[in-house]
Amino acid sequence: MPVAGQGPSLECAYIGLGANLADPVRQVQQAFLDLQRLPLSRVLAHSRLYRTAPVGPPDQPDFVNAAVRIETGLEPMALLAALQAIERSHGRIRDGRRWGPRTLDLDILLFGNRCLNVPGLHLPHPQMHRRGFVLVPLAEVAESGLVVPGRGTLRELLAALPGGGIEPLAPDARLSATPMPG
Ligand code: A4P
Ligand code: MG
Repeated sequence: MPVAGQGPSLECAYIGLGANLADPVRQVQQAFLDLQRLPLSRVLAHSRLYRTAPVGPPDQPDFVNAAVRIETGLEPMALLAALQAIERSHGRIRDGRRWGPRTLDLDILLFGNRCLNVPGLHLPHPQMHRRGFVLVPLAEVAESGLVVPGRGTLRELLAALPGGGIEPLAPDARLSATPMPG
């Protein structure tokens, strides 16, 4: 029987959101709402939406990216399963093409300061430290002094990014079909 006043211990986690198919602005806005319904969890902050040039195959539309900070009583694998269920509810189809277009991608960027390398889950997210489309939205929701374990402070990582390829979208924006300069 749970002891009064003692809930599950909560950890802070950061989720990266990305979409570039089927009205990506709407996909990400709906995902913000979906994340509010994660079990044993609470959304603490979400970033603005950003339009970003695709990293990987260039023959795909620009992305919309964002980041969310949550606190959660879920274990990392349970959180990943819940995020993949949300991806599926957005019609995500995995065609095996690495870094290909998608209706919605939800990545666990950080889970407390845990480092994990098990089949299906790597923490911190392996590429996050060198990607503007991850770090710029993350900076809007990050606790001050955030460290990416093994990589450095968020501030250092942001300073090392090449410029360009990422711009905030106005709150009521739709994505134009003209690709942005990479
Ligand atoms: N997986 C392992 N660790 C994690 C984690 N921390 N969070 C596994 C989420 N998933 C994790 O992912 C492949 C497998 O990674 C999953 O089965 C999961 O168990 P996926 O979502 O099926 O495929 P993916 O996303 O194409 O692969 P990957 O390598 O995760 O790609 P990324 O790093 O997510 O990059 N350009 C712009 N501008 N914006 C983007 O959002 N995204 C990508 C995808 C490429 N280029 C982009 C963007
Ligand atoms: Mg992914």
